[in-house]
Amino acid sequence: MKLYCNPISPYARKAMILARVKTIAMTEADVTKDGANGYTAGDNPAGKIPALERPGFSTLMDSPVICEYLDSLSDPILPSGGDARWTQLRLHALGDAISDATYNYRYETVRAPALHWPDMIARHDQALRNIIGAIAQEVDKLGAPWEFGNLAIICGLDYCSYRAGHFDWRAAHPALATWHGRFISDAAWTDTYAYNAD
Ligand SMILES: N[C@@H](CCC(=O)N[C@@H](CS)C(=O)NCC(=O)O)C(=O)O
Repeated sequence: MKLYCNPISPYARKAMILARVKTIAMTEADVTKDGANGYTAGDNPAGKIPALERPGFSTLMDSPVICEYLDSLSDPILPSGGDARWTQLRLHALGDAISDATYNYRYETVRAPALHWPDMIARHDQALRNIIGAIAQEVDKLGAPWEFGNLAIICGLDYCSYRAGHFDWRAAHPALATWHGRFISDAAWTDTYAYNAD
C-alpha cells in the first residue's frame, strides 16, 4: 500500500500515526517531493492528500475513510457499534473540524493583503475558537493513548499551533494542553511531527 501524503497535512498525518500505532506496512510518498503535480498522485480526482493506493483495489481518499480502512486491518480501535462508535466518530469529526478551520484560516490569510476578506478571516478564526472551546469542555472524555477520535484532535491541535499560532489554545484551555502533553513523547507522534521548520 502507498499513502500519498505530506506530514504537514493534519489529514495525512492521522493515517501516518495510525499506520505506526498499528504496525501497518505502508509506503509514504511525500507529494511535495514527487513533482509539481504531486497532489494529483494516487488517483484521487479531488487532487488532495491523503490518498491510499491499494494493490488490486481502488484508491481510497478522504482521511476518515482511509483511517477507518487502516484501522480495520487488525484489532480495530474504532468500536464496531453502539454509542461508543458514534462517540469516536464524533470526536474524530471535531478534530477534523479544527484542521478545516485552520486550513481555511491559513488560505484566507496567506493571500496578498489586497485580497483579504476580513469577515471570512474572522469567521474561520471564530470557528477555530468555538471548536477547540467545545472540545476542551469534554477533555475528560478524550482518552489516551490513541483512540479513533483523539487521533484527529491531536493532529488538528498541532496544525492549529503551526498555521494559526495567533490563537494560543494552550493558554485558553490549560487542561486541554495538559491532555495534549500526554502524547508528545509517543513514538508515533514524534516520528510524524513536521512543524519544527518553516
Ligand atoms: N477532507 C479531506 C481534506 C484533505 C485536504 O484538504 N488536504 C489538503 C492538504 S492539508 C490538500 O490536499 N490540499 C490540496 C488542494 O486542495 O489542492 C480529508 O480529510 O482527507
